[in-house]
Amino acid sequence: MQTSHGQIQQYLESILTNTVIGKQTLRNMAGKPKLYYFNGRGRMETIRWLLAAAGVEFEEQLIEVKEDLEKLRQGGELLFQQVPMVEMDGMKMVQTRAILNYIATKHNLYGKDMKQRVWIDTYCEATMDMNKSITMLPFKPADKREKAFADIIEKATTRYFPVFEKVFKDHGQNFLVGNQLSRADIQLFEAILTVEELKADILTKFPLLMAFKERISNIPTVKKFLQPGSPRKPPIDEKGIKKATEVFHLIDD
Ligand code: IBG
Repeated sequence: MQTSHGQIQQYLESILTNTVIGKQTLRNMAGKPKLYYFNGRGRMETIRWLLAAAGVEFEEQLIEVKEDLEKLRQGGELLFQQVPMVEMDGMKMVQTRAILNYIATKHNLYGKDMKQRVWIDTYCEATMDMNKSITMLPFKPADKREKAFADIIEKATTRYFPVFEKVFKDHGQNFLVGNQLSRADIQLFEAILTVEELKADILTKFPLLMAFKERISNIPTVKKFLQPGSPRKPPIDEKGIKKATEVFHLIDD
């Protein structure tokens, strides 16, 4: 006798309903991760990137207005009353770095030992420094924006990109650490694209980074995320800035 998919599902659900964890949680454990954030890059975009690179599809619950955030808080969903929050594997995770560490570990994007991991962390922190100043740029008061912009370009070309260029020159490999794809590659790739949005020819003096960008953009999961219609978010516009400022307290530091 053949058992249909529906019958199996019904049987499993009947077991799950009787567990202490509960039906909904177990469904989420097996289903797609759910991302809770506003409809922009902000602190969530690197999480989106990492999941996409790992080939993991996700759902998003968008926070559009202050009440959406309040609702999550009142429901006790946010450990520190903040987003990003990612619901996956039966957990409601907060704190961007913790979430990224989890995803990277789960999907084998975090090197093979402690020594590789410290380099991956080091490179990722640098990309996060770059990304943070770019993300905060539109939230700066107009009179400080020009200087902040110049500072980002200066740091990218004199502090960060020369280091990454040298890494590739010295080891001659295709990926930053351990000759295999890691979160550091994905996060550097994301940072390169973001800086290029500010200055399209920024990689001119960094031929190895240009080649790196080409290589990473050809990884099928990355390629897919780069295509129009993917959950990748565009740079924030005036409307987005207004919305984000209404919902979150964005300090200009
Ligand atoms: N350390 C936390 C993390 O890394 O996750 C910080 C999280 C955080 O600051 N979250 C903000 C928040 O929830 C939203 S991202 N604020 C409400 C509160 O009460 O603190 C804010 C942000 C945006 C765009 I929007 C760019 C950069 C940050």
